[in-house]
Amino acid sequence: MGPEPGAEPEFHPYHHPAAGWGAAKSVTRFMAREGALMDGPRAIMKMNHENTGFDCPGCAWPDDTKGLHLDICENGIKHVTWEMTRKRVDREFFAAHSVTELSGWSDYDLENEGRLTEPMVYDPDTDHYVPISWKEAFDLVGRTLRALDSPHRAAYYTSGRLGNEATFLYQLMARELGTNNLPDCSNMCHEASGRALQAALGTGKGTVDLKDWETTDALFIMGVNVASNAPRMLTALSEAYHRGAKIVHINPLVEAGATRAIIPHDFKDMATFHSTPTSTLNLQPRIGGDMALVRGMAKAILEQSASDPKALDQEFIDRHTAGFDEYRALCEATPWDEIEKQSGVGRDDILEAARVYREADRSIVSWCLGVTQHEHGVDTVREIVNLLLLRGNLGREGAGPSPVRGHSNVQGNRTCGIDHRPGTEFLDRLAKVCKIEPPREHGLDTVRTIEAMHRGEVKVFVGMGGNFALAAPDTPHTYAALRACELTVQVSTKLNRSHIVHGRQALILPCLGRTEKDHQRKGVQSTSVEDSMSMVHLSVGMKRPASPHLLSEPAIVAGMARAALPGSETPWEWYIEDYDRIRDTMAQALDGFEDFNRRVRLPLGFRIKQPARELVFLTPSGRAEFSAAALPDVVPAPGMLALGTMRSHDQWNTTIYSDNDRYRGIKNLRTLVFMNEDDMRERGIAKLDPVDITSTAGDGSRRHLDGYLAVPYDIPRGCAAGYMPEMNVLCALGDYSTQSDQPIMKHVKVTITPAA
Ligand SMILES: Nc1nc2c(c(=O)[nH]1)N[C@H]1C(S)=C(S)[C@@H](COP(=O)(O)OP(=O)(O)OC[C@H]3O[C@@H](n4cnc5c(=O)[nH]c(N)nc54)[C@H](O)[C@@H]3O)O[C@H]1N2
Ligand SMILES: Nc1nc2c(c(=O)[nH]1)N[C@H]1C(S)=C(S)[C@@H](COP(=O)(O)OP(=O)(O)OC[C@H]3O[C@@H](n4cnc5c(=O)[nH]c(N)nc54)[C@H](O)[C@@H]3O)O[C@H]1N2
Ligand SMILES: [Mo]
Repeated sequence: MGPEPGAEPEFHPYHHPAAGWGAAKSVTRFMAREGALMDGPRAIMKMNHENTGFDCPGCAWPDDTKGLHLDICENGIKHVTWEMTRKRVDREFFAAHSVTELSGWSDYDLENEGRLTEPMVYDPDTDHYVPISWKEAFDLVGRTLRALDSPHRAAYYTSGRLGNEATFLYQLMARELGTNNLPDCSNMCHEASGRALQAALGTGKGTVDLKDWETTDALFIMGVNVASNAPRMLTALSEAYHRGAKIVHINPLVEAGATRAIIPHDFKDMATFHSTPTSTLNLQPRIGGDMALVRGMAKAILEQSASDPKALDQEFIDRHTAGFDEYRALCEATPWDEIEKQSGVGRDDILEAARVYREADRSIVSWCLGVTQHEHGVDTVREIVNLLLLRGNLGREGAGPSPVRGHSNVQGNRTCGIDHRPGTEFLDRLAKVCKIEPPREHGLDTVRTIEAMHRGEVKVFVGMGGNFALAAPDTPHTYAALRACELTVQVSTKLNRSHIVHGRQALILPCLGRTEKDHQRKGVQSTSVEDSMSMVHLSVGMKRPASPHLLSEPAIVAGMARAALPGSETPWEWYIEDYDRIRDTMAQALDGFEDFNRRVRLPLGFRIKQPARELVFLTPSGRAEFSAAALPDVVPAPGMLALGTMRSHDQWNTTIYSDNDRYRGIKNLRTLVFMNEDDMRERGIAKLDPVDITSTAGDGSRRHLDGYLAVPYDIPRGCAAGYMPEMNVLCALGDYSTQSDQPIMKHVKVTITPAA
């Protein structure tokens, strides 16, 4: 495992089912490499168990409610193993390698050195990171923050791994200091979903839970690579298939999870190599074509309602929604040829999807980044809601919108206050409970933070997890922004690019991982997380920490807060002695967290109330709102292609496990671009030929990646795809959605030519 230097790139189309023995083999090799063959299996048996184990630090798919005892997946196992590696990055390592030297290392090699072991500070005289005590590190943070002429000169980034308790303290610190500058990975991920659902339904989250998945008649899965990025969804898909539910995948690529899967915990399946279909229909829209496709389905349903009144749930529409007439008129006014052109899908196929939708009593639409990371991501999610409303697919079992979140606690981060645009009610309550005066003006999101760092308006960057340097768009520009800072602070578990690309002063603060025991004054502590379906439950680490010098994330926040706010009346140290105390404050400050400490200890935790689920809509009209937005033009200009950046099977965002992408048939290669064969032929490009990729930004500026290898793939004409984070070089910072402020990462306008 791991990239093999000099190994020949290979591409052999893959035709095996997702998961199964290929996954098992890949896991075993990975554990062996990380030296975790002893601890790994024991730890995995503890993963995702009712409040007695730790929550998988991987994705945000909910835990099986029936206590399925091997509710795990290949990538979750790799993720845990990655954290439990025996390798260590200690002071000797930093003494041996200067930062300039490390900047020549690959991202894989940096993370592959293992876990960070003690706080380090950058020493500009020697260009090395050198040890620093926790106290001195916190003093440096506090001193620098206190010297700023405005609290808005600092930004506090969150990656979606952070537990709820640390999250709450972190936002409290930022707001007590006086800023809402709380950029987070959501700004690049599901911001569009949150904004669309908030506007349409008065809640920023999906309304369904796993039980709904178990009872629905039709599932529409849009823009998610299930087998790689939400593998536990495979179980739900195969169960749905066995039950006779219809499953429609909508994705420019027919991904592995959109055909068949061997379900890893099904021992019979594993033993007999039996695989279950996970799809009944696949539609391949062009990149960005989803809104037109959904509009087409809605148009078909409305047309049908002339002769088949039951095609619509008119009673639901009359009682619970607003704006229907306008939406109906818009659908009627959108011609079929426009729908076909913009979606890239023929009318017959759209009618087929509409038929599935019409025949199902209950439908769920689920989506991920293929829908959100677009200029018109908000409009598309609203169009999805429009479609659901037409047949009353909301507020009842087996029906509703179901965004698939990314990081394991990204949804909890928002719930607990990581929001650069906090609502008045939230701030009022926080002010009252925590006795602070939170700032009222909006703060900076990810894109605006980078811009502000460039202008010298943000001088201190704190990264609570994540790998900002690589995750953010416009890589060289983001590097320059970080380098312009007076101080960068990265709270991390492993060495990554964001430590190497740093401010004038820089700190690496190593923290406990989720698998590790968190000892505080009052005993071993647990933290809570919220999954994609609003279930909040406890996660308890049980491994010995990777080093005795690590601190927990709540303790690191408290240490920074105390140093930056010496006169603060917030009992930072007291909170850290016992996280129940943090939870008691959260119970008062956060909507839906009443009786938090008791309810979070229930066997499966508790579900945060979803008003929209009860057909209570906290919207201006008090009803679910139809939207009526024009279809965007997503067809590439002549000679151009729309490029989507995405993950391979063997990576976790910026963490690369190997250069393979098994389900797409790729070995030993990441610098590739998937293309339609006709588009290749037209350009005189053959299989695995080197090509140059040039993106053109909205402002006309160009960015390049040269020498990538072209891979012929089943992808619609005019579309291309390749891997993040490398392709962030092509994404201009200025190209963010005017609807969600999300960087446009799935519809980059490029030309591809044979390598010069
Ligand atoms: N193993 C693993 N699991 C992960 C992650 C990981 O890196 N590794 N990352 C986590 C995170 S933070 C997130 S947000 C999720 C991401 O999960 P995904 O959303 O699956 O992430 P991507 O790899 O970006 O894949 C996007 C999918 O959308 C498709 N797509 C691209 N453009 C379009 C389009 O215009 N329309 C439609 N319908 N589809 C399109 C692509 O073909 C691809 O299948 O996964 C989470 N889980
Ligand atoms: N072009 C392009 N860019 C993208 C995307 C895309 O699809 N295309 N996707 C975007 C999306 S959806 C997301 S969510 C972002 C992800 O952006 P981030 O969340 O910033 O990035 P990650 O790669 O998930 O972060 C990995 C790092 O987190 C640290 N880490 C791991 N575990 C822990 C822990 O328990 N505690 C702490 N403190 N640190 C830990 C490790 O040091 C590791 O190196 O990237 C975005 N960037
Ligand atoms: Mo994400």
